[in-house]
Amino acid sequence: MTTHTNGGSALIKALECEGVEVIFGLPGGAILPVYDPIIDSPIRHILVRHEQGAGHMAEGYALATGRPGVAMVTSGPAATNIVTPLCNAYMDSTPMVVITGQVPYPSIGTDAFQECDTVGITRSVTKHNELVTRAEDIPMAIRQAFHIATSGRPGPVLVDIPKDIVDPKNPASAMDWYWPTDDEVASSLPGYRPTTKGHPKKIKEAAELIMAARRPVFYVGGGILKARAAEALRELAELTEIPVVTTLMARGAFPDDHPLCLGMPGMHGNYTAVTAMQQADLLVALGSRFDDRVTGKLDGFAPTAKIIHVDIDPAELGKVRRPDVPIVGDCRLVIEELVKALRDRGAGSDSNDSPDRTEWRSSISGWQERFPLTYEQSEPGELLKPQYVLEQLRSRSPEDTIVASGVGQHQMWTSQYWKFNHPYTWVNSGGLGTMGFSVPAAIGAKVGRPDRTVWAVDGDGCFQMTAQELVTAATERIPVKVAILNNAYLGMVRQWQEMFYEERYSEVYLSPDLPDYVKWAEAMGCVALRVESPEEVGPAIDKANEIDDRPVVLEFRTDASEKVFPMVPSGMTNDQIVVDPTQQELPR
Ligand SMILES: Cc1ncc(C[n+]2csc(CCOP(=O)(O)OP(=O)(O)O)c2C)c(N)n1
Ligand SMILES: [Mg+2]
Repeated sequence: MTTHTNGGSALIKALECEGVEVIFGLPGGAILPVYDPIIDSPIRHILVRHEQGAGHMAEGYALATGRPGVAMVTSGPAATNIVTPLCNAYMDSTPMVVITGQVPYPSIGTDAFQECDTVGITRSVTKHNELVTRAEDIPMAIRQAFHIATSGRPGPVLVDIPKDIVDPKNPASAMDWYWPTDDEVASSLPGYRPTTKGHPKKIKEAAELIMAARRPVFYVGGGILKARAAEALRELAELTEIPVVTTLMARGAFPDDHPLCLGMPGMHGNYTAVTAMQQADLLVALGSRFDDRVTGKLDGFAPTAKIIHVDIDPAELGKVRRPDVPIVGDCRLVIEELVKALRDRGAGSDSNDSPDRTEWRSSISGWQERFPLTYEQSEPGELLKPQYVLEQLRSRSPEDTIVASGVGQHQMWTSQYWKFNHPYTWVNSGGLGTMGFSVPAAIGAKVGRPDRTVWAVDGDGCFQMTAQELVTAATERIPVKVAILNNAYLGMVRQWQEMFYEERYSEVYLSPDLPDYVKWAEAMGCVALRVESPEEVGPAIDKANEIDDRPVVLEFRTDASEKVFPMVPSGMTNDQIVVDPTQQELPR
């Protein structure tokens, strides 16, 4: 039996059929007809205060749950407001579906009110985008969008919908409902068949290189989380007893408290993770992409290492560093095959002829002992140390707390000082480095995981970019918690000016008390506290953790002169890593 319907109702029904539980969005002229059926839909809609917020909320939701986030906005300025989240999701391979309204199809190209070429503008920041031209194509467009966003290398997909084909008052919106089958979706995308199973011959070669290595390291990136491969990785690491580094995107993919975990490599990675990669004779890159923030100066990166590179996106293999063994495939499936191949070669038993790795292990533990992350406590009367605030936040919050962050020094300290022991607890803007990400992303994460405590650690600069979404959180009763590390500066930029521009500070000072963060947060419906001395830190965090009926903002007054160490200065090799001033005389 055919059901007669219209494009607007079909769009909402298609989202229901995809299992969507929540849409983050804000209506307007072109998308109006799609907002009407939302009233009768079981899907929750969260009304944001700025479309950038909707996009980052959808990303936070996706990062915390593994399910695609959905945002819906109108045409023109709303579509351009969501370009940053699209780009952010594209860089971090986050599954997201964005629906934008468009002017009626016959008006396209006339400079109609709130018209912009959304598909053109977003082409390079989406995995796929499409302007739908006929109402009857809507269900297939939505199915394709979810399929493409979530399969292979995940990413954002945008579906642009002209108003006439969703407006029941317009004959162009009339259609009969149908729901395409999986096969119909697959055959509608003939060029799209992500390879998931690694090539057996390459897996064999990888196993042989791993068995023969003296100084191997697993270089684990965000792809492990996308592939839901954290358990498989743990089995692989424990079987081979090879140490693991987790990049900024992979924090939580392997537990920080595991003896094989070396923590984060890269520009602000710890000494041991950076140096172990640098001196390795084999790097097994699993869902990582040799980002410049990890490699430092490329021609000095890991000079003696052979490379095994596993990635579901063939375009990553050889993009930056030529692999000795390239493997295209889903990280979980490849790791499972690799584990079998390694067992066949005697890994994990005494009957194998792997070289002795005692010396490698002792080099690593020597670096860990000499060069731990370190900072000096503040003297009484001085401003707080951000690292201390983070240690307190971590130890006083539930073990499986989800933490989001903005971009800057506070982000690096959060990645360094938080102990990530669970996958999907780190919600962060890695590739794009988007200031303003944390508040909306934390809200999205909390919507997806209402059972978890969700903290956003934000900078004062970042907070000023998207704080208005706390109005959304208060209205919708989404009890996120925000810790602002208020150093009165665009701190990360200040750090570069201090170190590389002879302390010539240009346009980085923000003021500690303008705005008044406590008043501002209260005006947005939050509970807010200012914290100035070390004794207040713990009790304030405890109080915030007890509140679960509204958002909370804690403003920590932190020391602006504190810098993030270690640091591999831009353009330097990882051998030139600058450690904390108190460690600079130690033998390397
Ligand atoms: C949207 C955007 N604009 C500019 C930058 C460049 N930038 C990177 S970190 C930073 C400073 C961030 O300041 P704040 O939020 O106070 O964090 P802090 O470094 O002080 O912890 C800036 C301006 C960026 N990453 N994103
Ligand atoms: Mg700051």
